[in-house]
Amino acid sequence: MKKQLFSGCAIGLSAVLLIGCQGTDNIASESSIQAPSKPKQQPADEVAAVLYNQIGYQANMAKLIYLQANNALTVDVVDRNNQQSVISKLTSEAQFWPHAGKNFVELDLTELSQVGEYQIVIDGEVLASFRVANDVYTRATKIIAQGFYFNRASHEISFEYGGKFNRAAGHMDQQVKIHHSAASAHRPEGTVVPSPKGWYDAGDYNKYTVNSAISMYTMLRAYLKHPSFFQQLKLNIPEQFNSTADILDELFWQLDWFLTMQDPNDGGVYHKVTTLNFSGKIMPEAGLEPRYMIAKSIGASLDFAATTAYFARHLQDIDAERAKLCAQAAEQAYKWAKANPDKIYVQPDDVKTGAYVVTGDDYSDEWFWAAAELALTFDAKDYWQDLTQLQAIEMSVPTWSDVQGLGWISLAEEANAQQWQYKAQQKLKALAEHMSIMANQSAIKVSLGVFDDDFVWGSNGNMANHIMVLDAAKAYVADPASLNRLIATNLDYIFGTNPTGYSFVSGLGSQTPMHLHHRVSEADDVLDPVPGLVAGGPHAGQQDQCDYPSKFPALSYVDDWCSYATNETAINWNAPLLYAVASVASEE
Ligand SMILES: [Ca+2]
Ligand SMILES: [Ca+2]
Repeated sequence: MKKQLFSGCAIGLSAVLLIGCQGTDNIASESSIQAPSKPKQQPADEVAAVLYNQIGYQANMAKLIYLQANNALTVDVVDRNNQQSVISKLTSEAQFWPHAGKNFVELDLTELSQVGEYQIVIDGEVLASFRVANDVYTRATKIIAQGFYFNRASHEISFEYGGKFNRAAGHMDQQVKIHHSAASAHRPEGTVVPSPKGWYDAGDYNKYTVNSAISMYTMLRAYLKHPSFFQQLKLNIPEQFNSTADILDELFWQLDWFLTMQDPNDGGVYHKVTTLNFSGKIMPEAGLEPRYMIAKSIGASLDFAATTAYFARHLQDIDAERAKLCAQAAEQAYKWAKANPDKIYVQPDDVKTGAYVVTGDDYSDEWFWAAAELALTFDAKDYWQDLTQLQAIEMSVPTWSDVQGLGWISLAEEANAQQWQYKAQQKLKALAEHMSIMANQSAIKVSLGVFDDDFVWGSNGNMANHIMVLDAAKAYVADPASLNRLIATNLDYIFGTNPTGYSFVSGLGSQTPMHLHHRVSEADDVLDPVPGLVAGGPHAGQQDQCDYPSKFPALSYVDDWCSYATNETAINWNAPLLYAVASVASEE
């Protein structure tokens, strides 16, 4: 199937529509096609691909469609029901997008605000169908939020809540052993501690503190930005009838586990709960290998301190008991970090699961984020002083290993100390305006690719974090409409307006990942993957040495279990995506 998908593509319309044909890459010849000729009517087979949002365009948002073509084209937009032409217009001139090595022309259909189904027609041939609707992102938010439920550890998913994705519980984690790397006087090697609940981190069945921290911050932040939207968003989970918003119930499943990662004897936080090796392609209940608490670390402790401080501050009126636990946890973890600044995580020889450590990281960003959240929560002089020492740190788009942006966002929105608030807002504004200017100059008007490290492992997560930054910056820029427009085109990219032909979220789109590197999806007997999970996304790393269709970063993606580098799922990519779709859905 994979071979058919990417080789021997006829550049004909049926091929484009059915399999999203990209043709073959020839870097030398294609990169030289940069100067489009003057506009003239072209036959439809000049179009190698149509890039459009496969889940639909929100009626009140920008609607950009791109055709992979070397010349401007006249396109008819036809109402699918009555076959009447509603718009006929000339596309832009072709522009080269270096990340895919292709030329694209732009069709701006923002004026099309009537809800309906439409066809893109050139010379009487239908190239693609798309819809305009009023509930595009509400539906997407629901499915993506439900994706977290499907990743619950220690939980049976019954037919009532999972439908065909029902499965037995696995990884109860009531008897996790202290690994030799985590041994202490109070908890010597082999001590048994409980660490139940939480979500599986990614395609594997393990639970990692560092990656959970940013994911949990992002999800709580999504709720706090749009509480009434989320209070009305019903998920199909067992807690749907209690008085708590379902997204918070889901988040508390993770929080309750997260708090078990702290050693109550000294406040230090374990890096992860994992088996020694990754399991095979098995269902959760078949994962019976022993699980271990692995080494306390500075990265885990600081990220834990930041996250629990953030939760302590914001759960006070939602769940006072959990807020109190978080407050104690945050200060203890930070205290441990101050006493153990050199405890950088070192992967023990007998442990092969994810390391979540960057060689050479000085942890200044983790220190900054933790100090910021603790200062905002406790307003104590020591925390503000620690923060002041790190004030030269720049704003950047957050990732699990680069978290200072989370601190700056919190400061921008919540700092009582006015100089911090103003400084943070200016940094956010500058970053977002830069992204907007650069995106406007790109051939498909997206901000992914603006920064050098955008097309890396988890590029779709980066795109979702771009959207979170843009959304956070809207309050501080002169032209928020321009950021809204970029948020729309960035979302379009994830849901299909990209040159791979895929909408990258399982169950959301007409061509979506079917072979995610996700153990449940691979091991169950269900043809479809678990819905609501975003694939890591394209980048040229190809670390898994799978069979990729291209070396261009934006085309280097393959929907195959083999491709853990581009087709795995992870909570730190789904969380900002949840934030991104909710930010738009709350306006629907
Ligand atoms: Ca509920
Ligand atoms: Ca870092």
